[in-house]
Amino acid sequence: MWRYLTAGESHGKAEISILEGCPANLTISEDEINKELARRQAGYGRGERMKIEADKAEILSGVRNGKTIGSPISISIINKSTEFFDKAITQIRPGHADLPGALKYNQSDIRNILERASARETASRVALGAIAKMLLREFKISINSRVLDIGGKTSEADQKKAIDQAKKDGDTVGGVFEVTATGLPPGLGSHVQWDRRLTGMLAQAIFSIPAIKGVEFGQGFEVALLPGSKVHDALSYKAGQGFTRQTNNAGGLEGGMTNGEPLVLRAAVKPIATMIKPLDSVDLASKKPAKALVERSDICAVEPAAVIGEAVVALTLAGAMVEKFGGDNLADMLAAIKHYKTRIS
Ligand code: EPS
Repeated sequence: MWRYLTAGESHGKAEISILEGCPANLTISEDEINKELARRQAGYGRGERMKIEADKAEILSGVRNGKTIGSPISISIINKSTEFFDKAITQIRPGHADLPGALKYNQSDIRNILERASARETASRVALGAIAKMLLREFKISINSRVLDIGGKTSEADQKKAIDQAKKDGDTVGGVFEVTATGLPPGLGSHVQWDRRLTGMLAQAIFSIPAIKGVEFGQGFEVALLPGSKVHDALSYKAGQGFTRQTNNAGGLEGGMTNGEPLVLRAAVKPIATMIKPLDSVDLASKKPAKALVERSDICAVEPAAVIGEAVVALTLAGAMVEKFGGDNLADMLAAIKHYKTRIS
């Protein structure tokens, strides 16, 4: 069974992750994991924290002589910036987990909430996502992403200007990114039960990234405005090639399953909630008016969010592949998909 967990506080000792159910005999490159971690750290609009960290994955288990052995893979990424960890906080930051978290967990120090709610946790998921990508590559499945807009701007020059302006104003900006996956076989996910629909599983994965406020697949929200004839993808069949579609409005998903076309999804990222010019707020202890806390923050995290989007999509798709084709070892999986592709072609 493919499943994963993460642990760790943003300014605590380390980010930790465990992936179970990765097939045995998959070649793992630590270098490749670190390249993905570096991609996540980059992006115009990142703040001071990323100048301190140089995320590096240490594989602690599940890999021997460069290959998986079927046991849980665990990874540690050491945090360098730990200086805030012991500092108590009571000024609530609107837009963060601060207030609902403090109420729910009966905490008077908001530090106990924000440390785990921080998007720092996504470093772990990018590390595991890199392993998921290595598995998917064995099946010629590849995943990419791009930033579509930042603050409503589509050209790179305008996006940089929007970020510069936000920085000048003590403000933050959000945007939209797109993730695509190609080479997917039809039939990942299932129509037979609500929680096996891949569309829902992918949406949950994307929404689990901090700051995501919207997800759409293929034509997305536009489907509400168009007639069926402009939405559904007409089919044809060619011997040797199988079923083909003239369009991919569905974004590669029909009935909660992949349909063999590229997966296309987009996500809306809200502007980061910690602003240098803070909003009016309340002090959790005194209940008196107070400005929201500012220690330091990113101005824009849409570029890293796109990398994280790739990772969580990879993790979801790899899980669906393991479920469909068996996950004990790579050779059995490759044989199973070969058989499946022969049957459906
Ligand atoms: C984050 C606040 C900032 C970001 C952080 C997410 O960290 P700090 O409070 O240390 O300045 O840099 O993102 C990361 C550390 C990361 O690795 O992505 C937050 O509050 O969510």
